[in-house]
This record gives sequence, C-alpha cells and structure tokens, in this order.
Amino acid sequence: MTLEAESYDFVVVANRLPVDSVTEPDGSQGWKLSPGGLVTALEPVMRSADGAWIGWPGAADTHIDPFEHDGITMVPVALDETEVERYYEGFSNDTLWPLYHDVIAQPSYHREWWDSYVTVNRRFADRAAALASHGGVVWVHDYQLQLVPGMLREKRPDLTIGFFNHIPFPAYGLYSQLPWRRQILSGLLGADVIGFQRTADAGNFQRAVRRLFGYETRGSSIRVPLEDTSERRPEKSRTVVARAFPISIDSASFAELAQNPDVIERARQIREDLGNPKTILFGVDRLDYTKGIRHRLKAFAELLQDGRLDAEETTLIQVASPSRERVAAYMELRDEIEMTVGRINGDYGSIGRAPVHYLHHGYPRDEMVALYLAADVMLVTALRDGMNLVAKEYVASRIDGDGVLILSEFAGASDDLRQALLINPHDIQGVKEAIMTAVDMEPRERKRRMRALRRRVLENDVAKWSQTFLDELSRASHASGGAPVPGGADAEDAREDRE
Ligand code: GDG
Repeated sequence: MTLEAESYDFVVVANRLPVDSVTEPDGSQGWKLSPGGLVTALEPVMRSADGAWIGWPGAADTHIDPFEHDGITMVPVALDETEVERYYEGFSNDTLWPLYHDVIAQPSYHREWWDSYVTVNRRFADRAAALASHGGVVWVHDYQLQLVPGMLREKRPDLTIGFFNHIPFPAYGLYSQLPWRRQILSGLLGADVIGFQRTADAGNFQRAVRRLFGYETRGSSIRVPLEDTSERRPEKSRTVVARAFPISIDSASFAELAQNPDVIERARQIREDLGNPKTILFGVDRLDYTKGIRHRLKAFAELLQDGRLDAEETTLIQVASPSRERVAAYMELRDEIEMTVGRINGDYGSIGRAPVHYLHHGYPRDEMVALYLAADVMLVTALRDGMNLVAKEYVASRIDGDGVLILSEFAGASDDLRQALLINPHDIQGVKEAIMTAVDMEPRERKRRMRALRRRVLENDVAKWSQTFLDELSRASHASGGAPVPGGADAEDAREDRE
C-alpha cells in the first residue's frame, strides 16, 4: 500500500513542511528536520497518533510523493511559480501579513492574488480531506491557510478541526479593509477551536464575527448557525471556541544547550573577538519590517551621538536572517537598514572597532545560544508581533540568571514577560531610556528580574501550549459526540469509555 492510500488520525496542515531539502555527501537529495518549535511540540503526538504533516516543500514546481521522515509522514503539496508569486509572496506576505500587523506597511489588494489563495487553500483542504481518518483530527496552522477549516468542514463534517493563528488578528477598523473579509471569517469558523496568541487577538476576531455576521458570542464561545442540519448533530447551531493559547519554545532544550561547555566557550570567544566590550547589546530577527530593527538602530545611534554610550565600550550585534527576499517591501527595508548600519559605523567607528556588527545570515541553534549568552542586553523592539520567540529563547538560555531583556509591549510575549523592561518602540526617547536603564542596572536587580522571567518561560513551554490546545479540541470533539483527540486530555478516558 502506498503512503497516500493510508488514513491518519492526526493531520497537521501548515504552509511549510517541517523539513528542509539537503544534499547528502554522495550528491543524493535528502531531508533534514527544520529546528522549529512547532515540530518539537507536535513530534510526540505525531508519532504516537499515526500523524501526517501536509505542507509545501519550499520550492516552486516540486512534485514529490509522500515520504516518511523521523517517524512522521510528510505529504508535500506542490505550488507552481505563479502560485508562489500570488498565493505566497502576494496574498500571504504582501496582503495579509501587513494588514494583520496593523498596516505597518501598506497591504496590496489584488483580485488575482486572492483567486490564487482560494485555489491553493482548496488544494491543501482536499489533501487533508483525503488523508484524515473517519472522526480524525486536523490541526491547521496560520494565516496562509485560513480558508482550509471551512473547506474541510464542507467535505468532512466528521472531523474535529483546530486552527492556530501565529500572527496577530487586527482590530475591526483595519480588518474591514480586506475585500474578502467575510470569506476569511467563514473559512476560520469552519474550525471547532480557533487559537490566537493573545486575548486581544481573540477579542478582535470575535468582534469581527459579530460585526460582519451578527453571531452571538459568550466568553470564548461563538454560536454559528448551521445551514445544513443534516450534519451529524441535530442542533441548529454549532459552537466554535476562539481564545488565546500563547505559544512558547522548547525551553529545556535551550537551557541544555546553554550548559554545553562548547557553547559557553563560544560565548566567551565572541566577547573576546569583539575586543571585550563592557556591554554587548543583541538583536536577532528575520529581516522584517514588523521587528522594529530601524527603531532600535535609531535609538542606539542617538545614544552614541549624545555621548551616553561610548562606542569604545559598547557593541550592538544585529543578526537579520534573510526573509521574503523577493517581496519589494523587504528589499527596501534591507537597503534602509544596511545604509543606517553603514552610517553608524562610519560616524562612530574607529580602526578595528565597529559599534554595530550586522550579520545578514541564518545561524545554527548552538551559535544563537552562544550569542544569547554573550548578550548583556537583548533588544526585542517589534512594532507588532504575534508572540516573539526570540524573547523567550533569550530568557531560557540565561542559565546564569543574568542579562536584561528589553521587550516591546506590541509583542505577544509581553503579556507574560512582565519583568522585562517593557517599551513602546515608537517612543525613541523611551527606548533610549530603557537601554540606559539596562546598561546601568545593578546585578541584583538584573538577577531578580531574570529569575521571574525564567520561571514563566520554563513553566510555560511549547509542549504545554500544544497540550492546552489539544485539550480544548478534545473538549470540543467530546461535546459534539466526536472521537477522542490524540494527545488530548480526555483521550484515555474516552478510549476507556468506549471499551
Ligand atoms: C511567527 C510570528 C510568533 C531567527 N534567525 C535565526 C533563527 N531564528 C529563529 C528564532 C526564533 C524564530 O526564528 C523566529 O521566531 P519569532 O517568534 O521571533 O518570529 P517569526 O518568524 O515572525 O514567527 C511570531 C511565531 O510565528 C510562533 O508562533 O512568535 O510572532 O511572527 O525561534 O530563534 N534561528 C536560527 N538561526 C537564525 O539565524 N537557528
């Protein structure tokens, strides 16, 4: 039997497969698990529950049969060059991304992009409908696939469907710009449970549902009238849960790497290579206009200019990993940032000393942790961010209990990480003051804050996040008479009940 003909109790649908293509030493093509938190969190459930992961392999016109990797069935969905341009770079990254991040950049609305979004969402939904077992669970991820829950429910009302939105959901005044605002909401409402990063995002979504459809909402529940009452339930409406499930990281693995003697040595070496400055400030982000990289550079440059920071004693390391390089807004941003870095180094550098070390590459995880360990001050200045995992990774890596986190209140992580120095990145004066507070902070105060932060991040890790989501999905399935959810809280109880 081919993998394709099998059916799966637990299906994850995400824009990307959790693997990257690699060329083996013998020249053959292989796959390597990409080290994201999502796959770490879902791996145990995927293995124990006979799971499949549906996603795009990341390159246009790549037609690959389903394959098994590390005990997970990977089901590649092909996109042609035009679909990559219209569905992915266009509608996902140049319409929804800026719109959902509060229009920091102007969203583009193009009907042919929307058509492509519908076509590709249908392809993902059809694939999931063909693969999920009767009464199975499908968990759809992120803004690229918001129509999938609705399309899937139409075809497969027997399924329990979850959706998680990794980015913010905007206020109605902005959301209502979207010419296809009703279609997107209908698509999402096909899910039994819709997860958001912050309570505010869930609130924005519920408000949009009330404004556009007039459906009744109570707490986290939305009553969605059933058009077709021949569904498995006789009631006239179904309940959809929309609430916050703040995502996290695999905290223990960061803490473990931070204890590795090679990583500790590397952190020391980084400091030495920089000429042992008194203070290292650090930022690491995908090169994206939501991350506030320009704002942090501006604050840093002004502090050098004001003489409050000394370029001989202070270094800012900015890792900006390449991202969406074919989208015009990202090309412009890169030019702007690189020009600013050049200016700062030109104005305040000296022979053998550059105040800003700008690196436009991705790094392996252990190098990232070494950088976290070397950083006295971590700068997270996002203008808008669903969560921001970098903030949590920094905290998890600081096994020495030291280091200061400066965190934007516009990042979801600020709901939980209250002991950070919270800033409004638009307020450059405020960012400057926070940097100076961090640089001058007494060790006792640093440690007190970091201890509290670490407690939050170690307790609330990504395994707990996925468990909480699956528990909610399990309750939804149970309430509607569906099968138990693999990994969900009452899976065992429900199985025993049936036996
Ligand atoms: C979206 C939402 C939400 C970055 N450069 C390198 C590298 N990274 C890793 C970081 C971190 C991840 O990428 C970035 O996660 P963020 O949360 O900061 O941001 P997005 O990519 O925008 O993610 C966001 C997230 O989804 C999860 O729901 O938090 O709000 O926008 O893990 O460490 N990792 C390595 N080398 C790099 O150069 N190894």
